[in-house]
Amino acid sequence: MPLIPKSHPRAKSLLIREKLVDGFDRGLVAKEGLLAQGRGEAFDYLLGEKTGKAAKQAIKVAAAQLLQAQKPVISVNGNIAALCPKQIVRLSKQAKAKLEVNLFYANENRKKAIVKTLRNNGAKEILGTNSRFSTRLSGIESARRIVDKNGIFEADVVVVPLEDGDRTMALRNAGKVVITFDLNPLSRTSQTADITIVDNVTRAIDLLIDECKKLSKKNSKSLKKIILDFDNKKNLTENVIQIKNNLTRRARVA
Ligand code: PTJ
Repeated sequence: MPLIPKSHPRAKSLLIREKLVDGFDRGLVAKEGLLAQGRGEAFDYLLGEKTGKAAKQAIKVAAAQLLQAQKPVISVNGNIAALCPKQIVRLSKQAKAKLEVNLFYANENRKKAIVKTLRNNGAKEILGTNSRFSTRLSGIESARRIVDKNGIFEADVVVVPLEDGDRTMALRNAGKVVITFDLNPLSRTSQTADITIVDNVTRAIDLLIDECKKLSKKNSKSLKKIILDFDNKKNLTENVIQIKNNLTRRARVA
């Protein structure tokens, strides 16, 4: 008998949680990563646990931005490696983006476990692993400041999924375009990124891969227009309104 029966009304959410717990047991996820998932779950609940219109728009713009980039890099942390390793590798291939492991709670063993998982899921090159290529990103004091010279340091577009609040501004100050996945539209990262996908990364990542595939047929001019027409602040406001409307509806039926 499985511990989480398929018929359980919260099965989907509980199974995502199990991926994190399993990732923790396999040495991929920091203890704090389990708490981060809990915070995300709370916002997902308020958002209605589905990809809203605003998130779909942000996904399209993120795809356009990745395809327009010269040197895109996807930053991988413990939670991402546990939640969607296969998809993150697929996204890197589809968007021709490099993968770099970059941890907030720096830990060499965890880094090794993450690299192994990415390799098992088809990644060929993984940056952030060779101290010969390490350098510092200025304006940030956490371990995330250590980046790869050939990766985040020289990137023009950086994807930072499930991020704590201190790096996005440093990356932007270094002239990079920042894309994030964050269920909390109010977080510092959400508020400071150029493109915030307010959705559960486990849902949004496949949509982003599909969108990259779709938009790869478009020319540069059309991609630029998609990017220029986007306003992240407005998009975040729409996500907050989605939460407000969900709460209003629930308050009516309560
Ligand atoms: O592996 P490390 O050492 O790099 O650490 C990674 C974590 C995630 C622990 C670290 O970056 C951290 O502490 O992050 P925070 O400050 O908890 O922020 C994570 C953000 O991601 C929060 O705003 C959450 O709401 C959001 N979040 C959590 N789970 C998901 C999510 N967003 C999208 N999808 C999720 N599944």
